[in-house]
Amino acid sequence: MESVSQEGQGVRNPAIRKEIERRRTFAIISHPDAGKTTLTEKLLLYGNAIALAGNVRARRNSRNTTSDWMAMERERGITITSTVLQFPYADRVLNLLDTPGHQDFSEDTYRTLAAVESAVMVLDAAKGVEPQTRRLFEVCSKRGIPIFTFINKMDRPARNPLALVDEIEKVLGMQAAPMNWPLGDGPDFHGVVERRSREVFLYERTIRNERQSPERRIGLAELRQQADWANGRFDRLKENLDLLDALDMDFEPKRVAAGKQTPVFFGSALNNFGVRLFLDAFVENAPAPQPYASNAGPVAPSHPEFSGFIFKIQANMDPKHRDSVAFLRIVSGRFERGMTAVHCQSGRAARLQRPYRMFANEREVIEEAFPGDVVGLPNNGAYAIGDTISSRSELRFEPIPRFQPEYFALLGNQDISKQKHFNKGLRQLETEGAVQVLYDVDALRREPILAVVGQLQFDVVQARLENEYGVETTLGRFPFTMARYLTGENGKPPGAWQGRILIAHDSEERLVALFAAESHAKFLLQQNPEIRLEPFA
Ligand SMILES: Nc1nc2c(ncn2[C@@H]2O[C@H](COP(=O)(O)OP(=O)(O)OP(=O)(O)O)[C@@H](O)[C@H]2O)c(=O)[nH]1
Ligand SMILES: [Mg+2]
Repeated sequence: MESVSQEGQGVRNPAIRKEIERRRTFAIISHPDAGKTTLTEKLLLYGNAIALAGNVRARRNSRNTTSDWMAMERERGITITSTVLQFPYADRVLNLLDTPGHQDFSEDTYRTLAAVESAVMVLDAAKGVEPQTRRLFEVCSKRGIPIFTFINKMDRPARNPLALVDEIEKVLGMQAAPMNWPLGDGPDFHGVVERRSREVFLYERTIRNERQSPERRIGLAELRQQADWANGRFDRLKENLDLLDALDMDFEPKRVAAGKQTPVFFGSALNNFGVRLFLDAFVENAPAPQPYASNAGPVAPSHPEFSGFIFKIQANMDPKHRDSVAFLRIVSGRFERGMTAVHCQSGRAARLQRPYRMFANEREVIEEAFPGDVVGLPNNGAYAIGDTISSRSELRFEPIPRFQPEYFALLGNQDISKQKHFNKGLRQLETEGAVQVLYDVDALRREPILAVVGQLQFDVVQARLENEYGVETTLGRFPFTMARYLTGENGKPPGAWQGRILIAHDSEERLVALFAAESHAKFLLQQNPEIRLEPFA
């Protein structure tokens, strides 16, 4: 049996151990606009994964970023869907996942966080810890994953660094360990001092920031000689550095691993400054692949049998390949092209013939992959988010939770001759988890009702149906704000609720009730004591 031959390789084979240990799988998270995609692009630049860095908002003759590849992302300059990028750096293999900051897309971000070992939290130096950062932090904290903090946009007027560090501690309840300390901010930004070595890294503006910046270092004593640092300014800096030492804010890898401390780095992603310092410390200290919870207990990366789970599905990434890709996070075992495993949810064999290494919307067929890696699998509709693929058919990784939708709208197809495309597109978007789709049980025409967590998701559905499937649609908003599964009753319950409640079914024919207010749900229950309402997710 295949699993027997793998056993010898898995646990004992030092080459595989080494592959596992050199992997770093992480997500970049923050409030919208803090600079996640910009930092991602610069990490790629410093990882030599791209030769020239692009901009989130590309002007004429300039390039777009690698990770915001979707048309709507480029038009609006925001990230809508998470992106996977794999590249080597300093004998390590990084699996980087750039995530959307906007709350309306947070379900996508949460799914991504289910597939990583650590997170890079980006803060805007002028804004500090913003609400969405806090929410995402809580998810990381629940999963116990370590967080590395990059305080970005130091080239712009920033808040006092001590206040920023203090805010991390107060708001997030996690000790901050500044790894470097900024020299000024905004037009007066000069660079950073690395705390451990007391070396000064000088900031130099570069043209267009497309290439790695030259790095000029001097000793702390040399800084004192510079005109800008006369008149007591240097002494104040020195005092601050001594204060940090006295406050016992030193980096302790064990506390970081336990999620009790976050190393803090200052820089400017746009200007390529502080990126290499960050990356070097990150690859050194971020955790290698860890065990994942399953119905059979935690599955360690060194477990000899192959296993992984699907955390994301995305279609039409590449105009040349208009197909759907399922993103598999490998948890254990060596993945080999052409191997056979089981798609555990269906019990069917999964022949893994064309595994891809993903680099945003680009792909390349690979021969092998290891725990920590994210592999793209061509998806003809067999895979769903949360599915387990393993050589053990009974294995199930923990399900990825869904969010409760709060906005509902009727989606109309403008052109009946495109009905097939319309249906196909919508089915795909539902599989991706970009939207949930319901149908009014009483409607004469089978028009889909979209259910979403955030309103921007409506825009994404309409834009993607138009761009990717050539279908123009109309949207009619409903006043409903909550959905509940309706159980304990066969068929629609009777009652005179005069349009205040809508009864629909989902794609699996389960009944769902939509309400505009909590009181309407109570009313329905009073009128029909035999029915039950259950969370819709
Ligand atoms: N001045 C300055 N601007 C920056 C810096 N980093 C990013 N920006 C700008 O901030 C804006 C937002 O950057 P993004 O990288 O798209 O931010 P994001 O966190 O990915 O945003 P979402 O994915 O939409 O949540 C862009 O206009 C960037 O050019 C920086 O270091 N300095
Ligand atoms: Mg972004």
